[in-house]
Amino acid sequence: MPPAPSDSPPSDRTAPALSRRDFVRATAAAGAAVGLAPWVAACDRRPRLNVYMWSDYIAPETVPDFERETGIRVTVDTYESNAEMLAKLFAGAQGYDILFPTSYLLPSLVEAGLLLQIPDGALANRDNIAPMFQAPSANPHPDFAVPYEWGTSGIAWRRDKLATPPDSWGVFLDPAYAGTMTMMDDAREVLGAMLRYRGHSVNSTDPGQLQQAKTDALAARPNLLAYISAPVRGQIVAGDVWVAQMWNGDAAQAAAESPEISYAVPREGSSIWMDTMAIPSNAPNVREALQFLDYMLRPEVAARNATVTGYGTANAPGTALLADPVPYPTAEELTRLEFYRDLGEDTQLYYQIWTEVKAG
Ligand code: N2P
Repeated sequence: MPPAPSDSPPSDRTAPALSRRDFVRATAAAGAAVGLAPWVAACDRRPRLNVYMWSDYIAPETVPDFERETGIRVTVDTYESNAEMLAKLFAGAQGYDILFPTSYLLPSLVEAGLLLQIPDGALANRDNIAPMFQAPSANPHPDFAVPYEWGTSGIAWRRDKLATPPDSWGVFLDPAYAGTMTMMDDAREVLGAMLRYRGHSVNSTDPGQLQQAKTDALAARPNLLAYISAPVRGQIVAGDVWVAQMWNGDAAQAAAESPEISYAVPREGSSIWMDTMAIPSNAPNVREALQFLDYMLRPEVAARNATVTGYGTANAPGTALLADPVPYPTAEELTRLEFYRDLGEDTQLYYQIWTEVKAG
């Protein structure tokens, strides 16, 4: 049999002559197709759901329990930052049924037509969301997204390595800890921390303030081992990292593995954020997506997820089920914690500065 031309794939159908081995292979394939077709089709007819979410952000039993109860086959892909998720989405990713965007992204996503409006009355458990997480500052688009978990961005550190607790974002500019510190791989988080350090808002769009944040971030850069978000957990547990900018839940997960780890919001204040569950407008399995959202809104499911992730749940009856819930922020704490806001066109400014900071 002559070799197939290099620009066309080898194919038994176009081969001028079949060797015995080719014949056997072709027959076996045809037989398999005939024999297996009903099974394959049945398998394809099983309802599916494709979830794209943050890593380590759900209890291990939640998805298998949902699959058992509904017969839906769930695939979960994970990401480490909003930017990673957005890059995939804007590159035209297809096939996802559920995303977990942080709420400040909702205005841009909705404006770009990337999310599906959740039909009125589609979610029986929707009222389980505590009112403070349905306020516009927390959830600017309740019609497009269901609150999931919320948290703060702060500093985790090893008490066995640091004599005094680092209570200021300035610790990242302190060469005393050079080579043992990390900040998140996230433009809004790193520049937001530097903005708060100088007494400004994490939502500042003032060019002078952002310029200062860039100068400070560049000054911190040589002290850092890496820009890394939640996956720093293993490194702080191992003791390779002593001070890390972290989200509270991932810090709590680290502290559960190594009791020497503490977490606090620095005295200059920080961000509070809430992640949501939303359905992309091109989702192939909308009915299953709605089923999943309603399942996630059950108090006992929300409580179990929060127990494992270490974050606060936006689910009020779910919070009541927890022995040791992350308490909702008090009015006093909210004077030092700001929800990130969508900054529209000005977001570009952050990304531009961030690119320059990472390049060094
Ligand atoms: C990742 C959880 C991160 C939530 N483990 C950040 N919005």
